[in-house]
Amino acid sequence: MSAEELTITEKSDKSISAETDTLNATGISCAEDEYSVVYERPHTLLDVNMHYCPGCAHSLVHKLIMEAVEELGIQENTIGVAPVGCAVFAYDYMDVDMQEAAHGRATAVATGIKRLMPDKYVFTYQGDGDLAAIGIAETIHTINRGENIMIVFINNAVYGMTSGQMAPTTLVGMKTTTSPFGRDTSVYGFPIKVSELISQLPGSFYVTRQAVNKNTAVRKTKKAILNALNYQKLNKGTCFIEIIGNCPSNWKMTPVESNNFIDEQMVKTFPLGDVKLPSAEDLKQLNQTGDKQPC
Ligand SMILES: Cc1ncc(C[n+]2csc(CCOP(=O)(O)OP(=O)(O)O)c2C)c(N)n1
Ligand code: SF4
Ligand SMILES: [Mg+2]
Repeated sequence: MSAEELTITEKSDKSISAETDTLNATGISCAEDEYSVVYERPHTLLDVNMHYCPGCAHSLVHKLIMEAVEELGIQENTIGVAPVGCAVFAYDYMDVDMQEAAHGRATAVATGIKRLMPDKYVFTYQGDGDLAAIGIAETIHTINRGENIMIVFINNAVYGMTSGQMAPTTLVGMKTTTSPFGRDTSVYGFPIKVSELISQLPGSFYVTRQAVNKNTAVRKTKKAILNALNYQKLNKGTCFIEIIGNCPSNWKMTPVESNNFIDEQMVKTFPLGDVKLPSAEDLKQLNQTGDKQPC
């Protein structure tokens, strides 16, 4: 029996052996009906150690996507496309069919997968270097074609994996390894607001910008992911979820400082909230499918 099972005994009507009325980690006896499971890892997330730095948003967002997959009961019908960047090993953590794509090409790969298997739920998971720099052309064309996929875009304002170079989303004045005196717009241009940009394309169906730096933000992000996966049933276009992530290592901050930095600085350039929503008519159609509708 694992430590988790020792400390939390599931309250259910199925019979539990007397062994579960046992000692918890503090040595206190816990009767089985005194405890109920209030939190557990989704079974769609593999029980392995992740390589991410402590406090990094990537691990949390992986969990939210896998929770949504589990709740919607679509594990066998979901295919993810992993990026190049810190999330390159996403396929080692998410227990769904996964395909690795070359840097920036995830939406092109996802296009092929979805067109061949239109009944599958297909998503990409990409950083800002991947999606907004080398992959900006693929991103725009995929969305312009209205490919029926979910794109999860982690905007942490730097190239995390390669040691913190400036990304298209780096804030004005922000110091990175390739802008050591701060991003100077006369040399490097302005941060690209990808959500606002692609919301202009008729092929985008649902566009939202969220964060995971505090509890309320995490809940909204989860809801956005559930929405986007559900909307694939409508075949109306691309769902795009930008998530303001952190990179404590390259921002040279503690995890707490980096989460505060999002509220204090990142949201000034990248305001949180929905950028483009489905129409009431579209949502009505979704309800008519009779499936669970999370929004
Ligand atoms: C074709 C190609 N060009 C460049 C690289 C080097 N490279 C690897 S990851 C990366 C940037 C990743 O940054 P981002 O997409 O923002 O992901 P993060 O690590 O921040 O999550 C780059 C430039 C590569 N692997 N392949
Ligand atoms: S380098 Fe940054 S983005 Fe990459 S795992 Fe570490 S904190 Fe996360
Ligand atoms: Mg990045």
